[in-house]
Amino acid sequence: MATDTIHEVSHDLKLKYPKKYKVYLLNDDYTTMDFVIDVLMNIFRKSYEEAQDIMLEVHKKERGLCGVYTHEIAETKVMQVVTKAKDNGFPLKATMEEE
Ligand code: TYC
Repeated sequence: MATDTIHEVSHDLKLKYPKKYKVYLLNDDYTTMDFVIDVLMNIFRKSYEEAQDIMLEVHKKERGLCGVYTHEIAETKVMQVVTKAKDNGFPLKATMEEE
């Protein structure tokens, strides 16, 4: 009786999760509080109450966490903040760092 060798192929499929990045808004002396709230609601999809809390945290502690995203989305948020700020004549900045 012929013995066939059965080759078991074990695919070592590793599921890798994408790295996540924290996006922070930075404080400055010129951007208005209302504009920061607008940014938090429209770019970071926060409620008015959440936006107010984050804005005040940035105002008091120099930076505040706006959200955690994959690299591409975090990069886009940072760009959107700078572009919207520039368009409105404000120096508001955002930064991202690996979680
Ligand atoms: N410090 C600003 C002011 O007093 C308000 C402000 C808050 C600016 C948060 C930037 O990310 C910021 N008008």
